[in-house]
Amino acid sequence: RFAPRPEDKFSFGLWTVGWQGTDVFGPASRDLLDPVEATYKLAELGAAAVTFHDDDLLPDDATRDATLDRFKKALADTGLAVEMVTTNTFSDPVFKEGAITANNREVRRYALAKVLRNIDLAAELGAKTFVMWGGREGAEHGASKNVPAAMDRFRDALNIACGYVKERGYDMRFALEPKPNEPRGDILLPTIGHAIALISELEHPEMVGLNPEVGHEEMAGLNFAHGISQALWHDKLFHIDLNGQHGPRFDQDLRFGAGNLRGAFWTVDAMLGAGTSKRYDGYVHFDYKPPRAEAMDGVWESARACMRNYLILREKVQAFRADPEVQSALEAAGVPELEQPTVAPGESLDDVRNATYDLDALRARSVAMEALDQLAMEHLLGVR
Ligand code: GLT
Ligand code: MN
Ligand code: MN
Ligand code: MN
Repeated sequence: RFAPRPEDKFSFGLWTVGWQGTDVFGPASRDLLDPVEATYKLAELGAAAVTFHDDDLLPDDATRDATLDRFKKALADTGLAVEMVTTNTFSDPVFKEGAITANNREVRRYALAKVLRNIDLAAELGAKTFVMWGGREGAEHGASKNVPAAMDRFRDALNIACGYVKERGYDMRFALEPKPNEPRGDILLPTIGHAIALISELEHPEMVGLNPEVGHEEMAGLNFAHGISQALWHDKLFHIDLNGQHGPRFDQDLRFGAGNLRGAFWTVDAMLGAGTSKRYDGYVHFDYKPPRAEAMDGVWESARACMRNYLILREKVQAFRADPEVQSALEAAGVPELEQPTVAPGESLDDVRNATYDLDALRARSVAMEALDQLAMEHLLGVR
């Protein structure tokens, strides 16, 4: 039970299990993990795909070709796919003040070149999603960043990247990953909503969507399930980063299910469509960090647990949605009624204006939402 299958489409960033535990207060606590070894191990645990930054797999040009050959052999041996590729435009101190939106134009041009080279690699490996997380795009100081100009540069870079993919004939879409802060004091495109708004200003908006991360929205105190539901409504949920977080504090990148467990339940529900037909059908991608205190046994245990927790929650969510008492509770809470337009076709605004409203009855009406929520709670606690 709860064993991952290929059709579950689980995927891991190589940087997740590969994180050595380096943090602001101390150096690495674990040895370097060979990304090719990690690929074999993730396949063994039941993943269907891997993802990576250029620098996770190919840190330098001298070893690039040899590593790429070994990596391709691992993919062939295991049947794993590379479903997404992303670019490291944040580690090198050259990007200390931004990459795509650095004040320095040379840095922006170097960042663009790094991204374009990585798009070619992504296409070569068959990745259909290209993530852009702008961790260094931001500021610590008020007047230091001209935000409208930064938005212009973001727009230009995305237009260039989309144009490049079209010109090359690649089958690839871009996914922006929002985050409110860390490593910058304030990051640009801090939330799902900000990123969706930028997309509407692009030349090829259909090629650009989102890669929201659970913890990043929760760091901003936002409801992740609502965020991805709105992204689905806009047809913009191109990819997802599942992990765990305990409310607004530093980016914890806990394994999926840890931290805000109730949030994780509603996240899986939202991915499955929350009772509607709009569901997420992409890879179930984990972006977490095995805690620094763990040795390698804990690293692999946490990777296994990400998938297991998703499968457990999926079963609970499906049981919740299939429960006849939940159906009645949804009715009692008036949930289906929201699907009816406020003004029906054929009605005039005078029908709305001239109607009589029994306000006292409306004020006193039952919403029955505690009962509905308690049913979810009991499914999650395993007593139903
Ligand atoms: C980095 C970040 C993640 C992003 C990665 C994609 S990089 O690890 O913390 O949230 O998804 O570039
Ligand atoms: Mn994170
Ligand atoms: Mn992420
Ligand atoms: Mn991360």
